[in-house]
Amino acid sequence: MTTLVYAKGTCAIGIQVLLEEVGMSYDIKKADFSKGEQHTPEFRAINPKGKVPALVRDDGSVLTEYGAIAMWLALTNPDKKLVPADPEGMARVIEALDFAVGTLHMLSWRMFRRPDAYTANADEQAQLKDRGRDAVEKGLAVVNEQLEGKDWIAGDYSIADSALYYVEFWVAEVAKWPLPANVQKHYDRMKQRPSVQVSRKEEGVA
Ligand SMILES: N[C@@H](CCC(=O)N[C@@H](CS)C(=O)NCC(=O)O)C(=O)O
Repeated sequence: MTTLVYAKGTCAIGIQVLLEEVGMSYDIKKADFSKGEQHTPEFRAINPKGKVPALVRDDGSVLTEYGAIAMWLALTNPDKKLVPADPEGMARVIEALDFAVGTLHMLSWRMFRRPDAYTANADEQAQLKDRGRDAVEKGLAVVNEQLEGKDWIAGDYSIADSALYYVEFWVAEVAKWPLPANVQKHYDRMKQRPSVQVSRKEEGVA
């Protein structure tokens, strides 16, 4: 059985969405980050990086990193068409996925959400939070333009939409900042998908 190593309110929600999309049966192994469970020897034995998502596959091997897990799920379930087969289409999906994970999440949101990871100084943390919010908003403004007249971020629905979704989730449900109009429409569209409804139930949000 495939196991998704998960923590509430994290980017692992996007991988649950994809597991639902491909129709794979899976278990969820939850780590409570408020108790620092990502630092326990048991967790580190699964993922030495101390992060979620991690996917423990049928053969016991562990795959980490959002993009790698998402791409593996897409490529092993080609009938679900979660990545295009043509080079241009696939490159565009990776471009959008990487912007969501690398820039919106890791560079921008993390600066807002985890300023303590960068400095212990309270004034500097306040500055980082401001800069993080600014970076998230600038990034979403770019996404907003890319979504003009489009339902999905890179061609047809793809793994990139799942990554954008978890960032939207944080902005809308955690920070409670307004999303730009096209991004809000994308978020609403995602919420219509049964896969996302399963994830939202898991997260306890409507
Ligand atoms: N580059 C990793 C990032 C994963 C990541 O940062 N996960 C966060 C949750 S969204 C985490 O596990 N944080 C735990 C910690 O920093 O202690 C990926 O794409 O999967």
